[in-house]
Amino acid sequence: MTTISVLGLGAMGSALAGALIKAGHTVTVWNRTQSRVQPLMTLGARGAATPGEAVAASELVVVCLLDYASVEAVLAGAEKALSGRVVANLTTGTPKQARSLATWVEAQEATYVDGGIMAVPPMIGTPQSFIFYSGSEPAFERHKAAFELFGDAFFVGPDAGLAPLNDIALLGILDGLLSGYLHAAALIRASGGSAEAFTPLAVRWAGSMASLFPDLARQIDRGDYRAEGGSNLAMQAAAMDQMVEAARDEGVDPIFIEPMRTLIHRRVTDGFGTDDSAGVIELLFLNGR
Ligand code: FVH
Repeated sequence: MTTISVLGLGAMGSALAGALIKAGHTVTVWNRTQSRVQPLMTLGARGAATPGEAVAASELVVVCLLDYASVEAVLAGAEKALSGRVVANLTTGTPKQARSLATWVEAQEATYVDGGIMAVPPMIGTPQSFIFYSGSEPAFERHKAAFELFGDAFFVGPDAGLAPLNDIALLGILDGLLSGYLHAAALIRASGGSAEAFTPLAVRWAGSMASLFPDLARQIDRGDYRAEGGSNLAMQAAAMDQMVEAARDEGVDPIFIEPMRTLIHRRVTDGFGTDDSAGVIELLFLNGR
């Protein structure tokens, strides 16, 4: 068991610290608002009065704060203690922010690991939780056993920006699922139906559509979208027109599905009507693929 420090005891930081304590680690915690420290001390953590004191206490320093601005401010206050430490920053941010913070941390003679948490606090330490890591692979490997206490640990590369990149990529799927589900439920409710009664088949449908991802991935990596599955874009353009019209007829704003309709029509106009839907991705690359 190693000693580990945790900076930030919000909902997520408290869950991370709790998992480390439960596994028997000696854990030092710091939080800006003191009232959040006491529950962790009751579980067995040591409280630090300042971020510097917490950083000085352990080689591995897990940081989970609101955003990168708060991380930068807190670490700047602990600057003198950082040399020789491994900073594992599990705060949500952008790839650019992670790369910039990694450069600053390394300038303090410390090592940087970034993490993108794919779980909500009650899931930490359960089989539902997984976390992307990037940055220093030797530091990740050295502390992997501790990271695995939070959930499955996936190292995605030495570029510190890769963990947040994978994180926001998966969050995009969440947004797509949520907007699709809300559109569907609005249609059902607007015509007097029950969202609860409809939802079991919505779950089944989402699962069967997700099972198509590997086929889409193969076409995307090859850049070859010639029709394989019988759902060409010209057919889908006509279907999307009907979906938008039907939503309006039923008193539902088609705002969630209109962007997809626009993209599919653009792709058909560009001459790719016989292709599969994955080809729409070509319209998303702002700087070429
Ligand atoms: N909770 C979740 O579902 C998600 C799941 C995926 C990952 N996120 C990210 O985790 C980061 C922390 O989220 P959280 O849920 O712990 O958030 P809060 O409960 O709101 O706690 C925020 C902590 O940040 C501290 N803090 C905020 N601003 C500052 C600052 N300027 N200086 C120092 N500390 C600051 C705050 O301290 P206090 O308000 O208690 O004093 C909390 O410790 C986040 O990136 C999520 O996106 C969670």
